[in-house]
Amino acid sequence: MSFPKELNGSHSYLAQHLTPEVWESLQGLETSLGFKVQDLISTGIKNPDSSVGLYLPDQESFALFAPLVEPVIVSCHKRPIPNEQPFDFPIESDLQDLQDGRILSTRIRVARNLTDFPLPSGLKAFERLEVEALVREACLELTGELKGDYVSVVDLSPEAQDKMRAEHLLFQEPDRFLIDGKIANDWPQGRGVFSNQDHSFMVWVNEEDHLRIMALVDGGALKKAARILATGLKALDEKLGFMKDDRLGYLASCPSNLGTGMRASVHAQLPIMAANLDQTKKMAVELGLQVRGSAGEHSDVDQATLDISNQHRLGLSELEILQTLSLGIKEILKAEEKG
Ligand code: ADP
Ligand code: CIR
Repeated sequence: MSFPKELNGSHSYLAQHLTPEVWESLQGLETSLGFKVQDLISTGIKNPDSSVGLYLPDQESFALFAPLVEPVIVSCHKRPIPNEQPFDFPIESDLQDLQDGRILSTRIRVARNLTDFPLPSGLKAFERLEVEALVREACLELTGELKGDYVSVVDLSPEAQDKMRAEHLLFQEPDRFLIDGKIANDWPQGRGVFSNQDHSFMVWVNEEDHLRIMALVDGGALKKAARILATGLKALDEKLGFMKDDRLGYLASCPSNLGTGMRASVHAQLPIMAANLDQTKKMAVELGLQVRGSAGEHSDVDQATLDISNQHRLGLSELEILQTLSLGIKEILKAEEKG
């Protein structure tokens, strides 16, 4: 195959690192499951406005296509790949809650994938259903405050889906990046959500990763969110086992989600920071944070509600991420007060 011309003019990390030499070096390579470099890059080829531009279809792709994948990982995380990804996520921590009336809610999610399957862009329909069944069974065995129910998206009416989305309990319909990367194949089959009674613990199944495991709590209850997530994560890891690498940490579809796979965010109502969004985004980056819109990735800011989360997931531990969020949010609240 000839070098993909579609990337001319694209600013994605894919376009930046897929030089003709790298392209040439990857020709003829195929993972044991039959994935080629074309399978990784279809999303970025069809969407030149991608920020990243590739999804990994299986575990082997990380090493086999390393001349492309590793520079993309470094660009995503803006730091070298560590020799060893650190982990530190105790159930009881000395994290402080973020006590401020302007913080509406706190969410911490991690991306996880099962070891014995291809990643979502490489799943066949029957494998996706197997992943759903395994995750559903493991979640339904959870006890105590994590005990809950599982619902498949195919069993939810469009109205019920909309309501759950508005309450941040369900992932969005697939976007063109997921569709062109084949992650959305057979949508909505094999997708679903496990939730405990008060929705403080949830598992999203077969969206961008096999599992997105999360805690969602009111206000700035960071310590509680961390405790709930660490407890659920430990229980599910023991039951399911997750794809992991010494250097890259937990493996995920998108290179931006490697390492801890963690995005810890608050929704904060900050009219002044929202009115000066470009400046706020710059300040956030300096604090190791990122600003998203009120409905998540690629969404707009609604009613001055900012989604502020950690920027880095690789090369630092979970606790370090949560401490960075905590310190950074305090600075952003101070800036809001100063006006
Ligand atoms: P992800 O966090 O999984 O990378 P998104 O950015 O699309 O993906 O966010 C998923 C959903 O979680 C969206 O509905 C978003 O508004 C919601 N969300 C994120 N942070 C919070 C928060 N602190 N409180 C409530 N909902 C949140
Ligand atoms: C892109 O490359 O723009 C999309 N695949 C989104 C990248 C951000 N990562 C993500 O949502 N996990």
